[in-house]
Amino acid sequence: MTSALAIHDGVAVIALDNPPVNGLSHALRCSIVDAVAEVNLNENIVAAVLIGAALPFSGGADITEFGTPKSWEQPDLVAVIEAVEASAKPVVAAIAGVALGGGLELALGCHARVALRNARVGLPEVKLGLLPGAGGTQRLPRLVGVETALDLITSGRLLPAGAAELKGMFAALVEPDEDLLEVASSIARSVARSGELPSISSLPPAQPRPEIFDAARARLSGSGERYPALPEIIAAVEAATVLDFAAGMEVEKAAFKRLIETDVSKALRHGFLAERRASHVREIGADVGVRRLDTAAVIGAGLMGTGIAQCLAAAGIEVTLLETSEQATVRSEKSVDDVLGRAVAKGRLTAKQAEAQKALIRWTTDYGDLRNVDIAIEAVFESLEAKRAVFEELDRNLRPGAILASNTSTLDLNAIAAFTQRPADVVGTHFFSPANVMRLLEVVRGDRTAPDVVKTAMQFGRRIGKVSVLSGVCDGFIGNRMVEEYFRQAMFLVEEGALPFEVDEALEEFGFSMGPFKVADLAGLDIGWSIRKRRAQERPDMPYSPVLDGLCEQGRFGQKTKAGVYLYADGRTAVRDPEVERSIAAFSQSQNIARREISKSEIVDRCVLALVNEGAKILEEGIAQRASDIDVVYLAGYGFPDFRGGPMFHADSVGLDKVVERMTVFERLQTRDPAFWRPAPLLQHLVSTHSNFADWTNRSAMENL
Ligand code: T1G
Repeated sequence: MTSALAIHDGVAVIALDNPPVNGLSHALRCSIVDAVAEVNLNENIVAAVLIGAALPFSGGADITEFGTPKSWEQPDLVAVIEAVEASAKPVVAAIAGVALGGGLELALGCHARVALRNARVGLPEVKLGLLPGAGGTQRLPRLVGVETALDLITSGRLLPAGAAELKGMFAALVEPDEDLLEVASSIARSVARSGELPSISSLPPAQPRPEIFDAARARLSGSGERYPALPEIIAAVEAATVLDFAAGMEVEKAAFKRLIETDVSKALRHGFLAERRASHVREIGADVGVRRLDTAAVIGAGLMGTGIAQCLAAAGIEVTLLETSEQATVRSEKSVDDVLGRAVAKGRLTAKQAEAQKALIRWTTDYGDLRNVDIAIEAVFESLEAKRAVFEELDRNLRPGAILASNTSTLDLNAIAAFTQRPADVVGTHFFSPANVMRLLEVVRGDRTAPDVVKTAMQFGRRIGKVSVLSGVCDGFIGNRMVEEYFRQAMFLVEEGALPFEVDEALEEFGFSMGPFKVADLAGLDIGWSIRKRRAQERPDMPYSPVLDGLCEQGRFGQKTKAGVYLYADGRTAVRDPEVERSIAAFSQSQNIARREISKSEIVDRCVLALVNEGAKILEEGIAQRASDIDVVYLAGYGFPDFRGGPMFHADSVGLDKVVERMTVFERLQTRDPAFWRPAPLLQHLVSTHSNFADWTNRSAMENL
């Protein structure tokens, strides 16, 4: 965990060595305490430097230990930092890469800190539903003041070491081409010579700033219920202004113990690890290589295609956007200029960065210009004939070994691959609109997609700042297939007795950023309408309620027509329309459906558990690798509340036996397609074996069903 002490001119180098990010595991914590003890026993050593054996300094406490005894086993991080601070010889932290959470707290326990100017530091525990639990809420305010400390700890954001707000944190800032260890060692020697051992914990309480705390409480009021760490953080940082260090540490410790047990923290920690787990393709190992991906093409320069091209350019990839007409390329270039112009105006990009991104994008109408690209992403109209034309051209023009990707959201990738002579090079890359904003990328593996193409596509997603989740081929892949059932339930509920605003309100209180009817109005009711008409032909076994079809027949398509389920006089704000609500009641009557009062809990359970039941089927069929991948799809792509961990994690939290009980009730209550509520075989299997989705990680479990 830490290499043996290397000693240079009396300075011991304690190298933190726990790949990939020097998570402060129990073993690493023990080795730091042992190393500091050795430093103090060895008379040839005058000081010590703590450094990451490889980048980064430390990503904080080892999240994989949370919930296990290792996490609490002594020495815990507080004890480690106390040992460092109590050392009779100075210990200097040398920070490269990142020092986050417990990693920064460890550095704050050192007698001095040195960092590369481009290193980043932060206390992101709040993103895990926690607060810094190793002195961060007490040391940081004493070092940089309450305002900066409160901002960093409540936001969880990272700052570059050279940030003005961190003045006083570092004894020296080192340029990337300088020797960090050398600078840190010389500072360690000078501290040793000074005979002083500066420690932050011996500083007086931070200066009280009641107005800062009042403003924070006002700004964050109301979010405390969903994110209980926020009020705890404010109270702990406030304690650092009125209590001595030891008493303040007790406040922090008690708050940490409360938070680590909360469902919110468990859900947020699940989401964090699930997102990283999703990047691993179970049966494709390290021996499988990845293909070059330096240049790309996007076919179709509409809203989606242009957004995808901007993602690539933002990641430094040269991209050629192909369209069928000059007018289309001109339109696309103008929209790129608009998006970049807005980003500069909002300060998200400098003018130079925007210019550099624009320079990476070219437009063409000639497939011959694409012959050397490494990947081509098709983003044309959702029709198999349109895709055929594109893939036949790509097959004719692209070099061997290039990857041919389709952004299709509903069509059969295997059918698309069959349009080419190279189906092994064909993969799905399903972006979500707006492509340059939404983080989710579904990577769709066709029956004949080569393993290295899958691996390359998964890493490609990460490279362009997306969260890649692997999906097999089915209608709607993971996300859209499940969301169909979510919307079906929303409409069933409306024909059975709920009003659209009641459904939206119930799901927004559950935590969705926007209820289903507001989403439908935003996306355009005509889109759902055409899907329903297609489904009626293709999937008569999957009936929808036509309760909203009347709106579409009147041309009420939502925000874009200023009227849909709601009215949008200003084009944006949804206002209930009594006319629509009257027409819904009339529809129910025409169907001889006796409308009934429907509770918020039934609304939420029917919509959310519909996701769970369909998700279980997707797992059974091997379309998704793991349940947590499905959670990642919903957290990153569908606005599922992060403090609930995703649909499958939520079902585990409720208890799968209770989930199945609710489904049995819904099968009795639902007027149309009640059979949907028969629990998926996997769900029944998990309940009968007293197991849950978190435990179910291996498809072989299905063979025993
Ligand atoms: N512990 C264990 N593993 C971690 C980890 C951590 N803290 N952080 C990352 N990993 C793993 C991750 O799962 C992945 O594994 C690999 O490292 C690369 O991660 C007491 C209680 C450090 C900026 O919240 O922000 O300290 O998939 O893909 O994009 O107050 O990871 O390779 O097997 O994200 O280069 C607070 C969380 C903990 C930091 C690197 N710390 N990590 O980003 O790589 S709580 C955090 C990050 C705490 C104390 C409290 C990022 C990163 P695998 P990655 P990256």
